[in-house]
Amino acid sequence: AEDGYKLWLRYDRIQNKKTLSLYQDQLKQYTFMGSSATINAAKTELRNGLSSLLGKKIPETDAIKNNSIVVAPLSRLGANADKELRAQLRQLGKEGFIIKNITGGGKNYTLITANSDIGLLYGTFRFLQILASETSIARLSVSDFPRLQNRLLNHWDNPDGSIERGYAGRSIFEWNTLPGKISRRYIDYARANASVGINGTVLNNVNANPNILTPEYLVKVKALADAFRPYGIKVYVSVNFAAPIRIGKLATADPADPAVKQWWKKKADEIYQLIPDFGGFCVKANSEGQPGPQDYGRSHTDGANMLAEALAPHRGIVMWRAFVYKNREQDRIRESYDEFHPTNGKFASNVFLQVKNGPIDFQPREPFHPLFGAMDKTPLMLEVQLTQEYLGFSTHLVYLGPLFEECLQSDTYAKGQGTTVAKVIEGKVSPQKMTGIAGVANIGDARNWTAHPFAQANWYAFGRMSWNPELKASGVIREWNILTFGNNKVLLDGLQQITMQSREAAVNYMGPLGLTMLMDISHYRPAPWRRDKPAPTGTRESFHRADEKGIGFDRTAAGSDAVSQYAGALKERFNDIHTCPEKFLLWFHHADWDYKTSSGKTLWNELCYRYSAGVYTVRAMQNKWETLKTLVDPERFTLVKNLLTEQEKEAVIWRDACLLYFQTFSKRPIPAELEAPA
Ligand code: GCW
Repeated sequence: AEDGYKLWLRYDRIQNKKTLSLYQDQLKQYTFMGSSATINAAKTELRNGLSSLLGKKIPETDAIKNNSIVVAPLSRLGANADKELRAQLRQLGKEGFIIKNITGGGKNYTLITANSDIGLLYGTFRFLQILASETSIARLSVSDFPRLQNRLLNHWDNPDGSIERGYAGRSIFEWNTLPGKISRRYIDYARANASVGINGTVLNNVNANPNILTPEYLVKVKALADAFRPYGIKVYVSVNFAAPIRIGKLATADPADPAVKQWWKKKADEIYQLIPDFGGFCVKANSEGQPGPQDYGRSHTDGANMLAEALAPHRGIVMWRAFVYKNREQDRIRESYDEFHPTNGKFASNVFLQVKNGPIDFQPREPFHPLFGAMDKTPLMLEVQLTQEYLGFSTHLVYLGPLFEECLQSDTYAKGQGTTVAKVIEGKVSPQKMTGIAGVANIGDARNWTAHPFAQANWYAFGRMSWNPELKASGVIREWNILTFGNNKVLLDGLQQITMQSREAAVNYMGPLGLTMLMDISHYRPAPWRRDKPAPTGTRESFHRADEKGIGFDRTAAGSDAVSQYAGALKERFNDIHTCPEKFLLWFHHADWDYKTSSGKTLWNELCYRYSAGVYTVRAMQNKWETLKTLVDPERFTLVKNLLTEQEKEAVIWRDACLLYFQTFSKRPIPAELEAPA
């Protein structure tokens, strides 16, 4: 049965007979040069992958033979590496690799080479992906390297096994049975990550239980670090800023207090004693009730730099999160920028500021976070969310590649045209000593890891786009579709259509034209009325600001002036209702119900059309899926079909709730040609 456990590492038997027999001729044996835990991991992967893809066992040999695969670091290649290859490898850094078909000395073989063992592992995974996509390997010449140094998953997993905003079961980290039991799942998790180039993982929730830093837990962290190390994955933990009080028996956690500094230093030493390549700390401070330096009248930089100092001798890093939310009176989207913009250049050199893709909170669509255009002296780490907190949990099919791409390719105009978010985090706009990206994981102990089979694609896409932020979402999903469902052309075309329209569908039924934060308290269903009432803290937080005149949040210079957080050219564009991109219309403007949109329709009618389009697109996805029935195994077919049925119902609920509610302000009819709300 197909239960999805293998993710995109299925290695299904090659279907095309011609390709299969070609591969069988070209891949008669393989040889590895060198030995290490990482090489062993690559060897196991290649052995299993080949025998599964080719339907027969391929023997290992100890010399380079004709029609073979040779996996060897440059240092072992000797005369087999020519000048050109050496020069090419020099450009690829520690993690890059080359896969190349070599003919010479009467032999023809496929060489996988790199500067390090981890490069070989990455190359091995890529080679198996190439085979799975039934591509010709006769004249293979692939070279690749990661554009970002730190490519991390962030787990919001708690020590008790629950997961904040997790929708795929409980945590895969079994703290109760660690360090003794290393479950098979840990290894498969590491394989999946390495196969897409993810090289780090923050094991626990940013709303951090301080106990993670106790000796009892650190030995468990060490056990995971040992299990992941062969796959090039470093472990990191989220720390609670009040840990010196909570587990250290100190009276304060004030970063200026020498005893506190000393406590963190000793804690870091203790960790590195156990885990010499420990990655570092992720910190959520002074946000949503978490402790932080501001509790003592100190700044974010005081807090981060103290931790950085403790980690620096061990080359550890701090990822200080820019997501601060304190329920203040003013426009909430301004908060993170207002608080962190002044810290530019003030963090220690081993501190990242970790910034969410948008200024609010992982909404279906947000403009990019303005800090990306404003922190030229601070390494920025982009944080995206794979778990679909605001995008239908693990029930809705929403491929997030287009969301990542939209953010990465947004032009900040920080240093003129073309200074995109991708270029900023790659360190190409202003030099960044460190580069990185983080994705909040959507992984749980569900048999298929992510509950929705298509949610696996978001993990995959995150990895691929972390490796290379310039990749196109459409190309990445095509890879995933092939690896997950095979090479049938009709099937692939269908999957491409379903996945590539899914995110826009969700935007349409949840928050079209720049509307945002219309969810209920669980963040699943619509409740546009919720924030019209005073919040428990006494602040009124309506994000849509609908009234008799119109709808939308005035963030122009005449309103909250959030536009001024963007660079000059962009600020002007957002500020003017006529030049503001329509997808952000109601994000930046309060527009009249009769405002003429680009389609020629009034704003109210356009809104009705967009909400309806969201529903219609989900139905189109259902219909398309139905046509693929004979091309997908029954288990996955039925599961996805049932999930799409749920999604359609929810999309209708979203459309109806929002339109009927907004209609109480607009007092205009829903266009007759659209389906009437129930
Ligand atoms: O989106 C909000 C979530 C919180 C989360 C917070 C954050 C981990 O609703 O659950 O807390 O963001 O990113 O810190």
